[in-house]
Amino acid sequence: TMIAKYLHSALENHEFVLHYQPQVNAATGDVIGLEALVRWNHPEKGLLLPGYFISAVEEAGLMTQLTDWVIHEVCRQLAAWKREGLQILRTSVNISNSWFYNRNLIPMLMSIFGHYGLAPDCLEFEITESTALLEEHYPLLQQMRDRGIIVSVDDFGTKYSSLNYLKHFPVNKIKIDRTFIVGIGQSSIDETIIKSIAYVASQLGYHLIAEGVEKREQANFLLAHGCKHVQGFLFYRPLPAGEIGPLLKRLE
Ligand code: G
Ligand code: G
Ligand code: NA
Repeated sequence: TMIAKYLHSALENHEFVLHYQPQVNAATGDVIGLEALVRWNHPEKGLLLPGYFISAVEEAGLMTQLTDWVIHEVCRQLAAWKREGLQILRTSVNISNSWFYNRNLIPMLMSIFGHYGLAPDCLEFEITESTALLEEHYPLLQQMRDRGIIVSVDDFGTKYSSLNYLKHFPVNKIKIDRTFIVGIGQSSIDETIIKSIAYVASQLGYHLIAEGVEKREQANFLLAHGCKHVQGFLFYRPLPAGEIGPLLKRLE
């Protein structure tokens, strides 16, 4: 595609930037984590959202390179905040399928953490249910978990094999998809699905978060059913790194 042609140079010219969406405890409003979301700071078109370029990145075979960059950039940023004396928060990174293949990931990650002076549990990996992980990747996920890296299933409930996914992969966090959250107060099906997911998470001892929370009523429903961690426009939009520092300052 047209975009694909420019992606190589975008990576080389450092045109990608990360925004961070704060995750909050809906009961207290406290910020408890961040999700890193990539944007392309295009020299002519301005700031582009992933919907515009992510599939082209995949098609151009550059996803692994972009993901490596995101992980480095998150670690660099967390180390910078730490140096400023700020309390750093666990930050989640969206991981695509191809990132897992044919690589020595644990040593690579450990060397990145070592380089930036960070503990591995400062990162969380969000994988989507459509990620076709292979059996050979299970030990890898297990090793990440053993080191304190949270492995979460993004967009939970939107694919055909959600529960099966939990059964077969060593994940330990569920992110309830926003398509269910919009149904709160409107659809008893969505509400029942949310309650069921929350039950499964509590029984299996998983961390739980809901995304796409836009209304107080939705946050209240989630709180009432055992999901206190939320992410959504009701609290914060994804923000440039410069606007996150002051939020971290307030945590002290
Ligand atoms: O903010 P929003 O428009 O930023 O992001 C849209 C989607 O793009 C997200 O749901 C996420 O799946 C995807 N996305 C955002 N950042 C990344 C990234 O760093 N890597 C991957 N693989 N996907 C991302
Ligand atoms: O699925 P994932 O966690 O990667 O989703 C991140 C995407 O969701 C980003 O595009 C982000 O901008 C968007 N997003 C975050 N909060 C909300 C929200 O409250 N409402 C909507 N519609 N989108 C949101
Ligand atoms: Na995500």
